[in-house]
Amino acid sequence: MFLLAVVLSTEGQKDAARSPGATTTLAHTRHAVTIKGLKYLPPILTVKVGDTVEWKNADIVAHTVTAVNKSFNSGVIPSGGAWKLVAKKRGNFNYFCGLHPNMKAELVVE
Ligand SMILES: [Cu+2]
Repeated sequence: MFLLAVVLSTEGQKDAARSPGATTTLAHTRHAVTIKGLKYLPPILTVKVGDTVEWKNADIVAHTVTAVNKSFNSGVIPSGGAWKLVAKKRGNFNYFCGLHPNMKAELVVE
């Protein structure tokens, strides 16, 4: 019992020591957009500044994630590939696939 108590108390101290810096890290969320069937899923994704968004290409053909306003561009994401960005600026970003311009979606950063 004594040993167990020591372990628990050490863990508690570690958590306490970590928490000041951890707050910022925990506030940033990771989001995933799946590209499948020539569609971005979900078609509209809302994130917060500092969040990471990862697009995963689940199609058998290549795609891109290209902002209409040119603020980001993945380049070619091959089948099975992925690309991510950290949302740094607030706004509504319409994007499309440079290889299949009918593929459209939106990233909202608040
Ligand atoms: Cu495409």
